[in-house]
Amino acid sequence: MEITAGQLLSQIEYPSDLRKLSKEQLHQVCDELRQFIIDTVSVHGGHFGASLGVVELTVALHYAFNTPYDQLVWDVGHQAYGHKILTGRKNVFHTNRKYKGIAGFPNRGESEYDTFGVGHSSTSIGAALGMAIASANKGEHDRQHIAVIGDGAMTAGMAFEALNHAGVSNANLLVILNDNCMSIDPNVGALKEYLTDITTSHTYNKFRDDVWNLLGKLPVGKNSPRHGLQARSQRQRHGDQIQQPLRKPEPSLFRADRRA
Ligand SMILES: Cc1ncc(C[n+]2csc(CCOP(=O)(O)OP(=O)(O)O)c2C)c(N)n1
Repeated sequence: MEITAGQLLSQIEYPSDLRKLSKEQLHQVCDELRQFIIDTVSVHGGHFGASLGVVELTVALHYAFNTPYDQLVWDVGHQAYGHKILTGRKNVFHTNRKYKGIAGFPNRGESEYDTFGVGHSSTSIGAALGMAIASANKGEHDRQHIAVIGDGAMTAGMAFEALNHAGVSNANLLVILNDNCMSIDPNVGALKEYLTDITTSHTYNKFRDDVWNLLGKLPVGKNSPRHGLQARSQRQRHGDQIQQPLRKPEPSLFRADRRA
């Protein structure tokens, strides 16, 4: 069965093609990418949910960042199908996980867009941090380093070691937590409860919405507070170090008896 890409996706071989499109067209790219993954995996097999869950994130990252110069590290790597399709492997995607075909996980030998060979979980932050430190040593201060890690992988000690190190380093690192409340099975543990609390808490969400709405009402101008905040977020986007990868935890975060 021949699987064809949609109208926009068929024009994209590499992220440089994606970046030629307007932001408005990205919705259609996401729809077509999702459909292409579904069509291919339905016939040829492979992981399903994890890649479908990061279609928008994948498109956004390759659109916003200058990959492969900017280094993108996927944790575990089972969610990187969209990444593979947008980075030169659309036409061989049907060979995914087959003998002599492409790997089901990022693989450095396969593409310069695959920055780290993965399969084991919880390695992405440490790997991206190492890359960020190497870039800093080479004076490549404009280079971005992004780790995408799921809430399941985030529970491992290795991820926390890396965060602990990142928090005191000057390295330019962005950690994206893809919290979909799902690992291989639904997640368990105190961290999962904490993440659920802060994302479903009425107070937290109301506060966040209020701040967002307030910022939207502030005047736009060089000396306005809004300008300062925008400039700050812009600076972070363009390479200021992220000093505190994790918010200060509530004291009760690791209390076993904590219930929402
Ligand atoms: C060290 C290690 N232990 C277990 C696994 C098996 N494994 C593969 S995917 C996965 C769950 C990942 O869940 P999450 O980090 O939430 O990512 P999502 O699937 O939601 O993208 C696990 C435990 C693994 N790859 N590596």
